[in-house]
Amino acid sequence: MKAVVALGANIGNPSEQMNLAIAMLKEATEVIAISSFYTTKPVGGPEQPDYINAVCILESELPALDLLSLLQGIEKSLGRERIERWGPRTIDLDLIQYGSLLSKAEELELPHPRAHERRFVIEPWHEIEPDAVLLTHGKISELLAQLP
Ligand code: A4P
Ligand code: MG
Repeated sequence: MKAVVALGANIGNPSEQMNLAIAMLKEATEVIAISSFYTTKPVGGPEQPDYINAVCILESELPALDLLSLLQGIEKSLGRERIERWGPRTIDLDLIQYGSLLSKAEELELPHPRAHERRFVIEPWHEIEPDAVLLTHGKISELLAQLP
């Protein structure tokens, strides 16, 4: 099943952490496409440094919660500490969409409930998959055109 994974980092050495996270994803799954790295202004949370954001497309047969655990394991091994919601982070790996799965569970909401309103997710995703559809909000090309 195709998974869309968004990566973000804004403390430590963001681009190095992103590269390490991508290398770990490649060890564990079949990574099909990787976007460029985008420098973005923080959205929400406290005053914090700019982010590096990117999106990967990968192919996996893992159950969704196992894929989430894999992403969280990568975050942990790169020193992610959860202190404050929307606060600065060494690395964040969010599952944006996984096949056609729909979930409203708190531990794993699919598609990611805020993806449609975030340029830092939609723009890199659009770079590598311009025809993609976000199951809950439609064509990402149209979402991108409307985002500030
Ligand atoms: N969770 C539920 N659904 C998912 C999903 N689809 N993918 C749960 C990943 N996790 C999901 O996540 C909190 C809980 O969400 C997890 O326990 C998981 O079970 P977290 O990574 O610990 O916390 P967080 O990332 O601080 O919270 P959240 O709500 O995911 O934050 P967001 O909405 O991802 O925002 N600005 C820029 N420019 N770039 C960024 O990357 N990121 C954020 C984080 C804020 N501002 C940003 C950026
Ligand atoms: Mg997160």
